[in-house]
Amino acid sequence: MDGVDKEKVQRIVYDMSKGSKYFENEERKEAFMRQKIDNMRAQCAKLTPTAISQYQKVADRRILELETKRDLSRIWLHVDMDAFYAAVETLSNPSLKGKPMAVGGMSMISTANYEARRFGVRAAMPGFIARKLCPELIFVPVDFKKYTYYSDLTRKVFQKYDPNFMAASLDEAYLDITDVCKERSMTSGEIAKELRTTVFEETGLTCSAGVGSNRLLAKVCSDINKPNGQFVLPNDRMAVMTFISSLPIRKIGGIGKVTEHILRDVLGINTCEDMLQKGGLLCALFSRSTADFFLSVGLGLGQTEIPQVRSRKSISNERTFSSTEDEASFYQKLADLAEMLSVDMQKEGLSGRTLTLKLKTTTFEVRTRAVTLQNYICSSEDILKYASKLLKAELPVSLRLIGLRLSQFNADKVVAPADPTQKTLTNFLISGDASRESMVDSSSMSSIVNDHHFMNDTETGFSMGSHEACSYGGRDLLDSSHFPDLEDNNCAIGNNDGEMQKFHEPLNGENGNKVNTPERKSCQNALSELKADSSSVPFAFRSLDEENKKANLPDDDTVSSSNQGELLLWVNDYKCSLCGIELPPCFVEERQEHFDFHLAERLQKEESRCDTRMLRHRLFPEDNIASQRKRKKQRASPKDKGHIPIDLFFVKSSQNF
Ligand code: DCP
Ligand code: MG
Repeated sequence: MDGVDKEKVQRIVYDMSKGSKYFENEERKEAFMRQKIDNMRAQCAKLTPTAISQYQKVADRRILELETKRDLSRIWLHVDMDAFYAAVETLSNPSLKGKPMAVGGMSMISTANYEARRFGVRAAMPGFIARKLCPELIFVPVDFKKYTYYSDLTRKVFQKYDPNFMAASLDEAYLDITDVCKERSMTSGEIAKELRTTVFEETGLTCSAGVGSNRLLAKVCSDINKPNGQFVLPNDRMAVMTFISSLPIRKIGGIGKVTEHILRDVLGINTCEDMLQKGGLLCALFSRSTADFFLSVGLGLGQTEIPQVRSRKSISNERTFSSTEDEASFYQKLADLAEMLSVDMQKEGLSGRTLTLKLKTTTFEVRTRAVTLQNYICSSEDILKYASKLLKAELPVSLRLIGLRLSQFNADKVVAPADPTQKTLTNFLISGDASRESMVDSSSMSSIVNDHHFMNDTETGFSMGSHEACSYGGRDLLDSSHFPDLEDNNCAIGNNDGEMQKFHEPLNGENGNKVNTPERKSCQNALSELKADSSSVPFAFRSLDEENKKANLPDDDTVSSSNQGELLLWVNDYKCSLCGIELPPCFVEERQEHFDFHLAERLQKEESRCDTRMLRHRLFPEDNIASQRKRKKQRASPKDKGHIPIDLFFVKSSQNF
């Protein structure tokens, strides 16, 4: 903010925070950033002039390709409420008007009104520092229900201008106003003004708006005349390029402190236009998608289409509060979050099967714990049930933030909980795809944020697809310290040698004994034995192909070798080695169910192999005789009665378990 004595603020922040956990965390972040910068410098130093000029050619080609995608046909409006929580609090307590105030407490504040900001007080700052900066600062506790209520009122207004508006957080939304401008023969500026006036009339709150040809630009524009102002960037290429030419890169959503430093200190990129000049370096040093994002920024390109609901990867919300160890308050917050998440999911007609709990401890350690369920869920009861289970495993703990995210949505927007005992495996196979998709997502996130995950320090976040300025929220594209869950995922899918070793370890039972799969015994016996072990960690599932082998039974020619010897282990005591879904150890029943599905899948495969064999025997009786002879010779145990039909398996499994 203009007029803030930045040096004084920095000094006070430093003096006040020195030695505190906040300070330690800030130092950790600084060290992380310095390391990233050093790494990037080292990589940069390795580039020869020839390589750079070749990369520049690549960049130039890419710039031309990206330019062809420029779409100036839509008019996007980004609306952002002013000092939202603080403004809502002032509305309910007018005596706060004109006085510096912050929402939050001594450990952390969520936002501050503009009077307080003049002293350097800002969101995500510990309250004790804010008080030092502004001794008269009034603190008001967070009242989330109030903000949701007012957010709903604003959304009712947005809906009148764009029924498909995209909410980016409680106080932020993107509206495609192309049609409303045409229908009412009004300019985008007039619509923006009218919308802001209506919001004020309906809520008593002010907001700021930005208009541009895409969402990235609209968001940047909404910040220009904040608070209670608006800025319109015409849908004209020249206007866009002029606007972007001097725009500091930090103004772009997704470019935070870390990315800014890397681009500025290592590559000398200060403005968005510099991205184009240094395109060669960007293409040389970053993944294609990240380089594309930077080049698009240089061209002032952004999303213009409404992302399909299906392309949304997750919906999440989180809440920051003063550090506490009070378990009852954790559960209360979890219940509120579950309720909000459920409302958001149902608004979108979605249900999801991976629930992630995010916790930030008093020492700023961020933990994420996820569970992938057999069923798709969206009700607050279900969300709360599983979230509580995840939380329980973390107790006791002292926390300052709790978040919940649902991802791996059902493909077709139908809330159809799978019946775990259903006979067809379609559901499971679909889910399997979904989990693979998620693994791909998370690995691709290392180069560019694709999944929305949790909005940083904001309450509610909606996923809006990749390269979406708004989807970054307050986060930094290259700052992977914001994505501990991403790092976890990478470990779990094998980027970490240790984990891969675990993956290939011989089958060990809980007590370290080898799990000796029985010689060819009836499937039911094998199942019981494996099941007995299924709650232990890690437990293993040896494929029936492998059992066949051990017992010297003939392999069917059609058996794919890749199926042989597959193990079901809980990698890192957490992820299924067969499909990657996440089930922490406390989810004993769900693990069992999951085990059943893999076993059922295997049995189903076996069944179909049997069918193929029988069909072949019917078509080629001579082969049949020959193979029978071969089989007789090879059969080790007379006990083998073939495979249990899939129906029988489920009857038996439901009887036994
Ligand atoms: N918020 C939070 N923690 C943060 C940032 C924001 O809890 N680190 C909450 C409080 C804010 C609300 O989200 O009121 C909206 O965030 P904005 O970034 O839009 O900030 P404000 O609306 O408060 O201020 P403004 O938009 O006027 O800059
Ligand atoms: Mg705001």
